[in-house]
Amino acid sequence: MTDTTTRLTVAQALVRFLAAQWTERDGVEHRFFGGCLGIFGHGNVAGLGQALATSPSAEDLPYRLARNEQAMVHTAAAYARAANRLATLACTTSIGPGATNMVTGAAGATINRLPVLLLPGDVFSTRVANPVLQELEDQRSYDVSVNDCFRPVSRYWDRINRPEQLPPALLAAMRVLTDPAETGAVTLALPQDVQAEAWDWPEELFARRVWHIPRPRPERAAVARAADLLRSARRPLVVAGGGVLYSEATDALRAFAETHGVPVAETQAGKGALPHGHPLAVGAVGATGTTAANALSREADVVIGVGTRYSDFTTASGSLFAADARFVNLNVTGFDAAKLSGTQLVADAREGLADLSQACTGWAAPDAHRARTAELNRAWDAAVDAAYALDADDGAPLPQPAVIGAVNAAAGDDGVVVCAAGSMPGDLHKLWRPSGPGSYHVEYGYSCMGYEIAGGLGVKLAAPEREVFVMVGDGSYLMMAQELVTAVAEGIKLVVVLVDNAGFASIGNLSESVGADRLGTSYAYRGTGRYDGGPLPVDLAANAASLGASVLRADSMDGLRKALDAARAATGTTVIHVRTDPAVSAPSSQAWWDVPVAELSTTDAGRASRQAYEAGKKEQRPRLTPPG
Ligand SMILES: Cc1ncc(C[n+]2csc(CCOP(=O)(O)OP(=O)(O)O)c2C)c(N)n1
Ligand SMILES: [Mg+2]
Repeated sequence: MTDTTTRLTVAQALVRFLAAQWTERDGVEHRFFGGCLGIFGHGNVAGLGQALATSPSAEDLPYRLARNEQAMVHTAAAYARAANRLATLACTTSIGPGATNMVTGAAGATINRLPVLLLPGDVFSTRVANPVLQELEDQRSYDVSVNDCFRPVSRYWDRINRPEQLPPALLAAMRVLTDPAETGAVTLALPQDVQAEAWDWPEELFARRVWHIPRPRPERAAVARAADLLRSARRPLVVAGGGVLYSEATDALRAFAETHGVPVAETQAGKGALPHGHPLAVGAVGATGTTAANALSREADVVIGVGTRYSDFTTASGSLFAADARFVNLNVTGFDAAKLSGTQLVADAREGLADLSQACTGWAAPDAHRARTAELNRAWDAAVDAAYALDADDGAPLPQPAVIGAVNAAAGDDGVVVCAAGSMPGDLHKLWRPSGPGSYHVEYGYSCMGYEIAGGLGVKLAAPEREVFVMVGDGSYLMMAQELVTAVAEGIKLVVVLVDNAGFASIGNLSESVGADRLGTSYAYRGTGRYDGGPLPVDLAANAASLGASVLRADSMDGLRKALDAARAATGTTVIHVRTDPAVSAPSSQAWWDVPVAELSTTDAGRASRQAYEAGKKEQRPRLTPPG
């Protein structure tokens, strides 16, 4: 301890602190903040703007100008995911709309358990100039600002009303960001006057600080309970979630699977945990799963969930696993481990798998289980081969499964596919053959339209050695294409495959299945009010070109393959525009998803949908049997 102090503004101190934060896991250190994304306005330009422009520490915190605040949070979350949560980006905004634009991104990061640091500007702490431009003015309290919207979507939230409040808030923020059990969005709201205020800071605040990312081991008694259950299992199945990848537990998972003969199914976030082609890899599970993983799920007597939060897509809305199936849940957070009345192993995935394997020494599932797995895999592989081989007549829109197949081939071993919303996440989950960890990046916790291009930027920033293939639907593209400009300006190379089917294939099909007549799910002239007035004169390829990207139009499968080769070889960002036929879908998962159908309908089709829905509801299980 010294009593040396340094006089800096709050914003300058913040920048200096952020540049000095590191994480360490398995003996390797990582700079925690790979940079700061931002958009300046009067709420941050004089504070953080001045600090980022003039602080010597800012060299270690490169500033990047985004085009939309929501997008920059997606970029930061994608960066964190690609870095296995060992690093992230900070995001600075002005007050008011610039700040609240980040709320959607914050929810996405928190839902996906990804660390992002959000630094929205806030209204004057002194209040002397109230109300300032963009101030909410809550008539019940001057203590409320729009930044209070961040409270429910943040894992730590604070407002820095005085300089002295900054150091404890920064330490709390870092603790949450680097704690695998707690991590998510962290918001430090920064009143614009406080940002510019000077203070004498203890020099220790700026010392290089290394945050050790824990690998907690499970309680011994819990391992014994889980092992007892496993030893009785004849048809076990692992459900691998994102936690496997974040923990870098893929070798431990493979060892566990091989030693005990347990097939591995993957959630959206866990896809790539065991590469396609491994005899025990059965691919996607759940509502968008493979028929192999879903058959094994229905037959499973013990399900070992590793690093999964068991979303409705994973469990087919609670209908997938047998009524008497038992669960062992290995998760770094008790909140997820406790789900489905499972036997809880609260631990790091890698450590937990090793301990569980050790406790199960000598136990393996019967050979018949491997044989069944192989047989189911063969059938699904043939279905994917057929889907990837689909083609279209000359000039006709292409089949989306074949487009995915072409991108899968172009991605090779070093590529990573990025997607988030629409019909593609489901098709990708089913069909995509991942080359290994990090090769598959589909944001399906929040499934936020607009994540795709912004997320691709984050992946490329975190993993510049990889070729990043962004697959984006026309709906998502129209919501958030503007980060193409950021990619061009920053020289960040993306290959963007813009899949144009003139509307919402996903929600269109869903609409039809729930008796909503596809209302408002295609892009066309209004016509009678049902958007039946014919195609719009919209040219999204020209739009992409206008944003500075190189653009290739692919109107055949062969043309697409050539365009992908050219985009791979290019040094800058390329957008490949391809028209697809929304009527061609991927092979069925043979699994259900709970979307309530109207109890009252005037049409036969509507009544039939409701009947099918009620039949589905009967398969939902409450899972209240106590564990053990
Ligand atoms: C921000 C946001 N708004 C709405 C939705 C609901 N939604 C899910 S998919 C979808 C349509 C996506 O259209 P497009 O990107 O063209 O993909 P397609 O379904 O055609 O494959 C909508 C509106 C969402 N996921 N995210
Ligand atoms: Mg579409």
